[in-house]
Amino acid sequence: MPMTLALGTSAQTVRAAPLLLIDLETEQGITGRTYLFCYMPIGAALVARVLAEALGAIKGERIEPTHIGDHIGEKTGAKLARHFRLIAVSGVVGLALSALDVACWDALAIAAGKPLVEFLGGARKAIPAYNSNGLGLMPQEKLADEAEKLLEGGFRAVKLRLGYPTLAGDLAAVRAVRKRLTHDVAIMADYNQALTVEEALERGRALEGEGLAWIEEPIEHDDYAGCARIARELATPIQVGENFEGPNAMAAAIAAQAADYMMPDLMRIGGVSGWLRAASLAAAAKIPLSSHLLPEVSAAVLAFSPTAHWLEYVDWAAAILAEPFGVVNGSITPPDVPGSGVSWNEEAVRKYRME
Ligand code: SMN
Ligand code: MG
Repeated sequence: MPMTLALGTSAQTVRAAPLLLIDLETEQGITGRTYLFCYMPIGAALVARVLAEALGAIKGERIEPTHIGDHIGEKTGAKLARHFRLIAVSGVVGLALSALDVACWDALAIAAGKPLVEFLGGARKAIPAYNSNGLGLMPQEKLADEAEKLLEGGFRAVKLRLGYPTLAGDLAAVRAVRKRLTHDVAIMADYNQALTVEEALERGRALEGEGLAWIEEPIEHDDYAGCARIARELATPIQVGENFEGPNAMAAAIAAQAADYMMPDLMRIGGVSGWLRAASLAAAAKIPLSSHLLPEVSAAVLAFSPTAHWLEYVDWAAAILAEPFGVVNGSITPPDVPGSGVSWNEEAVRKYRME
């Protein structure tokens, strides 16, 4: 999908979103669906290859929720985790199995005739969303214009990418956006792991007075000790989590007190099954829980999560959904339809298809 606004992170600029669409067809006639953002085109090809292997391993199996220790998982997922254990359930394999898990839960909820959040035992409710489209690294004049545009549709929060070559560049970007927006608009800032611990402390201190809602991934995502030092020394909340590969990574981050806020990605945390574990970890540690990408399904799992915080909204899939998810007063409510509510506008899918 072409992105309306490019995502210029400190690591790379992304202009198109390679989405892999999954239809999990069952013999009962129910189809579980999701899509997966694959980061780069080769990611889509690799995940598709893993899914073909996975399908061979589970064809004919019943899809059903099951208990894994204290947690609810999905039985097919447990079998697949075993199948891929030796190559490791992370990276591309982790993305593929997470996506399959989401499709399984969608099928289960559709079979039960309930919205996904209600099938999980929660209730449909509005989740505050920030507009995470755009606001990449770019010349300051453009930033403020783009920030203002992002509030169309009722958003009251936006996310700014940071990691300019200098501290002065970061500060100027934040101030340019803040100056244009009223003070009740929340501004999140994402470094995409650009800094060293020392740089993060220096830049974080300089940004302390700017009223940022959080500073996201200032350093390498898996340096939990470094993250913990930054979280301890800065008053601005530190946010991490989009790179947690499975709930155990999140448990380790919590044990290290790596961040004030956490934001797992459904497609790295292990799908809905992984998210359910993450939600109980966050609840036990009293950590506000936000989502990363996939706003459509994230709305359902956040509505179920006791410490639900912010939903990250990106519009990448909007044009190929049969029923685009409405953003009302800056919030998204899981739709009142069976499953997650993800289904395709087939004509649009044909139009954007990569071959
Ligand atoms: C992000 C980076 C790369 C792809 C998608 C999203 C970013 C975010 O870290 O949190 O939105
Ligand atoms: Mg991020």
